[in-house]
Amino acid sequence: MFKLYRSPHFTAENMTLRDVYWHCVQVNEDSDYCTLRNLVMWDAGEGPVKVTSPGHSGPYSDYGLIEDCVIGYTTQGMRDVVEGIDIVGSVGWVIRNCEFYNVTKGPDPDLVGYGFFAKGNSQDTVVEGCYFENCDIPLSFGGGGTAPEWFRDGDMTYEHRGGIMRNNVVNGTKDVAIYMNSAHDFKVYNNTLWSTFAGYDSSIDSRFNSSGEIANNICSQYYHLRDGGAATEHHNLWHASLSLFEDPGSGNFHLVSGATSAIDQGADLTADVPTDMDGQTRPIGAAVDIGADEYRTPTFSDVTDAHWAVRQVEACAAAGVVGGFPDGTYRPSLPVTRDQMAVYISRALAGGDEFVPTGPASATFSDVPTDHWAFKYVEYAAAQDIVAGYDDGTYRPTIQVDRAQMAVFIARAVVSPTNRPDLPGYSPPDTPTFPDVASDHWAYKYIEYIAQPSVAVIGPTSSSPETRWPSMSREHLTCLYSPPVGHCGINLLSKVRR
Ligand SMILES: [Ca+2]
Ligand SMILES: [Ca+2]
Repeated sequence: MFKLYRSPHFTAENMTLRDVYWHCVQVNEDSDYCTLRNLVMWDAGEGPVKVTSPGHSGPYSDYGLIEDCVIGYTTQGMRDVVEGIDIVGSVGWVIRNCEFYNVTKGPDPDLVGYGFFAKGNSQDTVVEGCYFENCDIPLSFGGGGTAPEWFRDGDMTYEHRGGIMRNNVVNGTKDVAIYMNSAHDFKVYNNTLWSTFAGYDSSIDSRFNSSGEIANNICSQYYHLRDGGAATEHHNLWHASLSLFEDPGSGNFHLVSGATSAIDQGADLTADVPTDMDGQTRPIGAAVDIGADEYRTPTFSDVTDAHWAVRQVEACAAAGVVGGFPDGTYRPSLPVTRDQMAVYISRALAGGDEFVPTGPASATFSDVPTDHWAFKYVEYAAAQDIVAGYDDGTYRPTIQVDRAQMAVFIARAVVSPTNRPDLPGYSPPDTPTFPDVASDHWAYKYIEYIAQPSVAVIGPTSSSPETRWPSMSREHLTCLYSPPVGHCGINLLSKVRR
């Protein structure tokens, strides 16, 4: 679908590329600094990403970056050559935070597909933070070997030199999880490898003239040095138990609090592995953990590192905008009501709960009297022109906030104080951004306002904010306040008036 030839600094992002005959992206000679970001690459005839150059002579395609991509097949690959990412004769590629599914040639044990490999005298490849589910051999330096004419600079001494695999999770295989084939000086650090091939008790193989270091990994099986392959190994958990993990059945290989054989038991490799698969700085606690996850005692017991909005919830909790319940939970899916919304808005606007004023002597709204638990917050939000009552003088504090109301609150909070509350000076576009928010929708102006790239990121523009989230819950709420993570979050914490 994209074929690069002498095209450095190419970037493709935010697309789905699928059902192509050969490759989704083919990076040919002299195309350095290719970036593939936030792509879905699905059911390609042969490997979704292929990086090759004209053999011995170059020029080569180096220093590429593939991150936040989803790569795989609905059931399995249908052609002879099945890979996820195939890199030949290239230097300095980084594969980061990608997910790989069903890169397999099916049940025949003699037919093997690779989730990722780099070979042909490739060098210094980094594979980190990736998740591999049901791939025959998920990770390899060296792959199945390279024909002589394709080795970089004609140097056939090694298939791969240097490089590191760190913080990756493997969930299901048809062979080993990591295969080193003529890979010189490799590092395999802090991976969680659930290899499941019953016929061979090995999560990691080092074969032929491979050499390197294997440390801080959690593995379901053992490792093997074959045909002269070498490695030093230390601080690994071999034949580990699934009870170490939160919910491995759904791919959640975060450590549980009782995983004492892994937590704080790793070697200090922070020079090479400064963070974990969540992006958290290592170590947390007394020492580095073994495996891809560094365990963190969650602020709220029901928002662990596996929760999709954990970073947003933590950011809001740290800023004093949200709090938990007395039992230590956050209850992320609980709907947000108008009184609660006033609390969050007021805390953010005032710069913390302690700066929200106590409110006027008499109540503005008949149903939020001075002794109402949210009185001072509702009054403050009303005084700031963020919230308004109904025509009958009520505030209706227990009504759930929907996304249209949310857009109004956010838009009023984001704009400069002199422009509130009706966004004077802002004209919404003639053509609606969202198919279910027509230009005569009562909140049209506000929803379009916060959908502007300069103001907010509220999800892919092809889908509607209201159909995606019909009502607000406490997890969605935090996304509006915290720095963007992927497509979620508008960083209201940085935009509100303090
Ligand atoms: Ca630790
Ligand atoms: Ca973690």
